[in-house]
Amino acid sequence: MKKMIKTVMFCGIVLLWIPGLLGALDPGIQQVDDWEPMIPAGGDASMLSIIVSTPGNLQKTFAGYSSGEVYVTENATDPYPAWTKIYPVGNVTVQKRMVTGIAMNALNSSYLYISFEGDAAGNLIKTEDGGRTWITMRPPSPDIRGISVHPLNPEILYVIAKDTVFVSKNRGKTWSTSIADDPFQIPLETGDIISTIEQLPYDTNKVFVGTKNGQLYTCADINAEEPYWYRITNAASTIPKRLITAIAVDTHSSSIPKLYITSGHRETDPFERDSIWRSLGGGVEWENIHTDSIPAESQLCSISINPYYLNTLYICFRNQGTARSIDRGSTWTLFPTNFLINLKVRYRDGGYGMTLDNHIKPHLQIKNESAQDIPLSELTMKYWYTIDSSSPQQFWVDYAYIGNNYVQSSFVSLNNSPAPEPKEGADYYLEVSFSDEAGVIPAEGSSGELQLRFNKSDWSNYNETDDYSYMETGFPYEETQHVTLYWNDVLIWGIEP
Ligand SMILES: [Ca+2]
Ligand SMILES: [Ca+2]
Repeated sequence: MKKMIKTVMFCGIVLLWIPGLLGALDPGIQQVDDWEPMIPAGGDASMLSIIVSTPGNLQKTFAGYSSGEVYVTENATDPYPAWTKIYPVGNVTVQKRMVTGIAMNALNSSYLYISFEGDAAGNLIKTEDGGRTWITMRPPSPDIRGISVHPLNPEILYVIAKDTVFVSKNRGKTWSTSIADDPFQIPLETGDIISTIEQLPYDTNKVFVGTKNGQLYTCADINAEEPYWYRITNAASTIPKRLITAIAVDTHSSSIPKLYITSGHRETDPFERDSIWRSLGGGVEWENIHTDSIPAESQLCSISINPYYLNTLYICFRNQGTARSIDRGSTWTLFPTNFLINLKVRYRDGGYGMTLDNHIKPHLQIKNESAQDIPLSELTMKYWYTIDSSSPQQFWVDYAYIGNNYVQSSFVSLNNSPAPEPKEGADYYLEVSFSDEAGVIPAEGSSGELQLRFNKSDWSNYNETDDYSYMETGFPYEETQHVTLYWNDVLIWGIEP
């Protein structure tokens, strides 16, 4: 039975050879750059984050960027497509943040949705007039990783926010985490829900569906009276049983589809990692193509295929950037988006020069010189020092503008494996972080004061004069490079000892 269905599926795929496509199967970066609407500029690495072709019309293809810009072309299989920017347009100024999702369906292509990364307002927008005007939606949750429109009913949206799937039956007015009567009627396992839908751009009858529990389904004719859903992920499948965040399908370059998916991880499990999977044989066998060139802790939002250069793939991941592969995912070139973030640490000695007593009192502020709000939960700071005599330590918040309870800490010894060896001026650091409820540092704003204090539980003295992060100051805060700041574990300010 299963075998028969598979045969039907593969034979059912009609190859629409596109003129010039064969010659384009071994492209170099230069040609890909020519095809893309914006060439990545050195240093300011705004890069394609996602490509989405209109279901039923491969030529009409949308390209989203890590800077938040979105372009459309009507001739996507031309080596030099003509691109029009559809977002932002006019005098609209927007925060620079990565496009994580673009979605529409074949029934009503005037309805177009764009999702952006980040917790700030406006991370989900829609147009209902083909892009002339844009409406900010009320998202079900911050940090949207992807969005799909149901191919059989443009009222129904699926959105992935972090590791949760939300569904709306009224174009985003209200959201739920379940749907009782999805028009697909896929026989999902109990408790599972559709997370992402890929409707093929040249045949709107063919659909691939990923689910929250890591299952992959396909149907060759969703408009049949009794559509047959084939489950690609069988018991032997190596794809993790976790949230599928995106699916990309290439059925042009051979008669057997090439499938790519991104797989998420549960926010509750600190050891799980996202992964990228490829099946060049139509879904029978899968390989993990999450190589070392992609940050291990990246949270993948999307994978997409260039409709002209079919070996060229794009992925984007929350807070880290984008990556492009020109060899079907075997190797990746990273385009980090750190240019979005411009943060500085300011410091004063809260101990007022008392460098030989039982307290260290770093007073700190994080200044945000970016054009966007930065969630505090994405930031950590390290205050580097020598402990001078060994003892357990205690941390206190004397005052925090954002609220004392939102400040978190841990003491990390550089003598303990797997931490690195002690440095000049530091055999410990105090790591300061912030809870999910801590809010944001507004654009061009500040965290406000963080008056921190720590001591040894045996109350023995520190000597601060030999501490890397200690600096003699007056009452005003001063910029310091010796307290280091990390954005999603990437060093973005200061110099480590
Ligand atoms: Ca002191
Ligand atoms: Ca010391």
